[in-house]
Amino acid sequence: MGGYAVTPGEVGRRQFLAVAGSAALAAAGTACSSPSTEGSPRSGERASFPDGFTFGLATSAYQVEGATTADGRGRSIWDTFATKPGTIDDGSSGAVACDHYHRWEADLDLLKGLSATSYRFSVAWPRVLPEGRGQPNAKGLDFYRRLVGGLRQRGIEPVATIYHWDLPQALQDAGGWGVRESADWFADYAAILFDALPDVGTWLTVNEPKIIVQQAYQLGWMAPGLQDTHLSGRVLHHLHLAHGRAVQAFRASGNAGRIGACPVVSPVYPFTETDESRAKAALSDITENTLYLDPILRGRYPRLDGQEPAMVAGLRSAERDGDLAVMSTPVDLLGLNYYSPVFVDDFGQPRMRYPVASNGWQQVYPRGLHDVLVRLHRDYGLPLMVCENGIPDAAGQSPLEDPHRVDFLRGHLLAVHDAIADGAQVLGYHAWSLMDNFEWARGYTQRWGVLHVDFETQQRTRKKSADWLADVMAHGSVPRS
Ligand code: GCO
Repeated sequence: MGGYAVTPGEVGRRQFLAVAGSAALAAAGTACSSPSTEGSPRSGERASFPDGFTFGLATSAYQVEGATTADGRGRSIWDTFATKPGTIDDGSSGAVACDHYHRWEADLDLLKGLSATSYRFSVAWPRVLPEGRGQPNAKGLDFYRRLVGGLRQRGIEPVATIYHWDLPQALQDAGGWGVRESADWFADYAAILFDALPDVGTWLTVNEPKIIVQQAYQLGWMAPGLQDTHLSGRVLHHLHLAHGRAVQAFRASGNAGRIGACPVVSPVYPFTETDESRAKAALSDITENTLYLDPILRGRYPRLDGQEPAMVAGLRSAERDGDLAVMSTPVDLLGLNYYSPVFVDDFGQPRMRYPVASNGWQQVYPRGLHDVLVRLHRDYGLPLMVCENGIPDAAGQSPLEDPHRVDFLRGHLLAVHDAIADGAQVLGYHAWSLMDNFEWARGYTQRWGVLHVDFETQQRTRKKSADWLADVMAHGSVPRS
């Protein structure tokens, strides 16, 4: 069994394990295949999804919109971060990205052409509130009104993320997520969206708080690029509080529709069948998952001994009586992003057991998605929605030929199918991503789309995986082979 240990403490900090990528690929040579595709299905056999299950694709504002100075948009922390030398692999930014701000109609036509029934996008806070608070920018709101209307016209369900990492710089200057007021700012911003966009059927509050805490505030790899573990604990607490306050604002708005959180989940398994490995996996499960689930869904923090002491001290310094009740205001669903499992050895070190994607951090293990859906259903009893799941282009592939992505999507969709058969209520599935885009600190060096984007011409072209997914979405069923 190939194994590969990364630096202590880096488990789950997936974006930046890329440096270790080639070694990981070499080490993963003996990887096992997906349990979901085991056996020999008869050719032509398909797995059908329940009526009402939605299939779609996901993007986020800063990664696709571009037009960062158009129509009064304010500056975000990513605009600032990307100008700092050495932060983005190719020295790029989201200033143009896919120019989706201007090309959204054609993009929605492409989405419709793929037979998607759902689209997950995010709203850029600095487009709506250039200074983060105060008077909304009508032109910014209009963009999202047109987008939501355009989706509805095409029979596609809008799934809107309120915050996908692009905090207005003015709010960062006022302390960002490190100060308690951030929860008020967020709730006020969310209330503006609930009022302006009543046709959004599903709202997601904060995308992947774990990545904000770990990569933006502990490791400094994401905007705002800080390395302050104590502060990261405060940020964690305030992000949960902001989530709860937004859910309250949603209820107060009287809007129809549903709202929930959107953590990235990583099922954690012992690497070996030893008591040590199991104990370390249980500890890592708190760092990876329950720290971001229990406060908002159970109204309590999990055991914090064994977590980073400075982070815990920061969290405790932010906590006030009554916060957990606000954080755990009941939601309607739980969104989740799934990319990779985590395997932990006797020493608490992350190990690679399954094939590793070209990004170097992602183990391809579809069964992990099944396991995490069944577990979330068991532990929290909420309807679930897969909001992101995908893989970057393979190293050296020709631009439109991505059979590994077809295998990935098939394996994971079959895992969702199995989880539904095992009792999980899963409302829908979104592949990451509709199109190649600005992959944060990786810039444009990693392509995650089912649509290829030529960033010189902005031409979009279907990859093989887009054709495959279009067939799945048109039929509501997945070929088993
Ligand atoms: C995330 C973000 C996406 C990424 C995607 C690929 O999960 O990090 O939600 O914006 O682009 O996951 O890394």
